[in-house]
Amino acid sequence: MSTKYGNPVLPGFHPDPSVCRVGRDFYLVTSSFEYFPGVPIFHSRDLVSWRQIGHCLTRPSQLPLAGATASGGIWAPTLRHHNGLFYMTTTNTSSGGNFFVTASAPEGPWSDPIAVAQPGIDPSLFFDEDGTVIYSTARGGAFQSRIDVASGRLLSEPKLVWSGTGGQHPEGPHLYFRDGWYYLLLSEGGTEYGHMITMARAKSPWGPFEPCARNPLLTHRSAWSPIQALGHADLVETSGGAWFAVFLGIRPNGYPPCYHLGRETFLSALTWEKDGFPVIGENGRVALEMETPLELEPAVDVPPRDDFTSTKLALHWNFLRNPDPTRSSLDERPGHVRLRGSEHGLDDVASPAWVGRRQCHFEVFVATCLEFKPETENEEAGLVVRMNERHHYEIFVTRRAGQVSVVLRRRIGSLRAEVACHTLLSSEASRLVLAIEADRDKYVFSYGPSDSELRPLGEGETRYLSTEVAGGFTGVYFAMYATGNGAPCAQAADFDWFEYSERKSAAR
Ligand code: 6LW
Repeated sequence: MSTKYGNPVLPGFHPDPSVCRVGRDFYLVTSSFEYFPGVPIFHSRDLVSWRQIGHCLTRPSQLPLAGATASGGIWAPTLRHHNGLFYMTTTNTSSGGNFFVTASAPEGPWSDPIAVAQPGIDPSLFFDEDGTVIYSTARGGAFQSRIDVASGRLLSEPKLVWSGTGGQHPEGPHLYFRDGWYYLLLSEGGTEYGHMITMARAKSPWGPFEPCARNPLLTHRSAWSPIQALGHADLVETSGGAWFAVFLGIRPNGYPPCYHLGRETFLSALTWEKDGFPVIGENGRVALEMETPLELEPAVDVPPRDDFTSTKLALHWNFLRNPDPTRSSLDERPGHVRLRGSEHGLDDVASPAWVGRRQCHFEVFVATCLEFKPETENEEAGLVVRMNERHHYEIFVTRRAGQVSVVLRRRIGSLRAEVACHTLLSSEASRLVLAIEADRDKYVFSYGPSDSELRPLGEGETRYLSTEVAGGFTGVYFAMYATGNGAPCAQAADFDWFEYSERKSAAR
């Protein structure tokens, strides 16, 4: 008996997924780049509905991000469980390179980093039956060494064991053991429209590896599909012996196609064939609607409105790089996110007073209620939709011509322009709702005394915040922010609530 489910299973910016199983529970992590906390971890019972349960990297000692450029920081992670311990290994491309952390519970706390002096990216761990622990990284192919997992010390010289089938950027190596064979999975083609998954196997983890004659096992290159750029996969076997793959993909829009939600996490069942290798999806193709043999166990939905009544931010909120703890508070004014704008602004490779969440749906309504008294023209607080420091649109409260005003600004590369400015009525000047209505093609910005009395201020195209325009490996965030643009703000900015409501529409 099989059940239909929708892809992506983790929409929005959730790239380079890695999955493991403990009993009937599945856990999954994704890369997080310049965002803090880092490496979000999710739980599921059916591989379809995922609930975030924490982050693996929650302390600056685990995740130094000062000076990390956009799409720097944390790249692809791997999650494994062995002898009662969870292991998460990843690369901090801005500081320190490869390392792993451990935890007895997936929610954490996770240990301080244990460095592994092996070059390359996309580290992975394999625990062999004889107690050997193999550490893989990508460096022109799959590099492997034996490590002492207590200290991270290399016990053998890293060795290139397979360089793939000739595609560019062979990366994302993972090793598995099944029916007497060691299977090595790779991504090739680069994380764009030529992305693909390939596999080889050997009787020893050190090779020689024989590639599958049917490679690539998964790709949508030149396929007529709303899903593109499939790659960077990880495999998992259920307690019932069924196998699945999680992998990244994109849902581009328009022509020439472009995507702004980032690389998302997709799921497909796989079956093992007589040739000893798997078939992923429908003969290496996947769809927005697929079938699973597992019984679905839906997760509880996150309520659309966050009133910040807790002393902790919900897990889907992130900061940019390592936040200055004096610049944001949930208890200075209970029921509000209080941001104290610093000299750091939206264009700076720094950590401004900024709290954001991923855009996970094309059609969505986002709004927040702000109380802020700007004293100078430099001081501003508001709502931003951000891809990186050079690609963002913001609606904010500030002073213009000495008047408290609401402004819409667009930054697209070297173009930076305030495209609308309305002086606020005194009744609105101290408490204002700022809103963004998003669809596949544009963001409409509006403001008003309440979320039912909104006046439009202007628009911005999603295309100019897309990866094809802005570059990088991430996806769009909606965020509350405050800045003095060169000097600290005199007054704090208080955000009373934040709403994120998906607008249900036919097209996924
Ligand atoms: C990741 C690499 C990749 O480390 O992009 O898509 C890098 N593949 O495997 C950043 O996501």
